[in-house]
Amino acid sequence: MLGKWFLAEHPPIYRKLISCIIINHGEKKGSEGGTVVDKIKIQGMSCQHCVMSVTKALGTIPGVKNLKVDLVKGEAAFENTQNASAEVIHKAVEDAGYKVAE
Ligand SMILES: [Cu+2]
Repeated sequence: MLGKWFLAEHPPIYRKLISCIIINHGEKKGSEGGTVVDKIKIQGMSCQHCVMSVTKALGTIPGVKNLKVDLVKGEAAFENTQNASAEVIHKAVEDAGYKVAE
């Protein structure tokens, strides 16, 4: 992974880019149809109601498709067809009352 120097030397736009890369790092499907599957770790989900809340929150982001929230793994996987930024995704999860694990 990129070292600390990279974060220190580069303006925020690059940092944003980096966090997107980190989010995508977990699982990346081939670019057939240009679709990338994002997988994020979500902390704080404890029941099906939490899954519903997270599903609803992420579902409001434009371009998020085939969303699957896994309670046991504490993960959400979805196609990010409009390249929503990591910031937007984190905010949606946090607004719903949960946290994206770094
Ligand atoms: Cu719950």
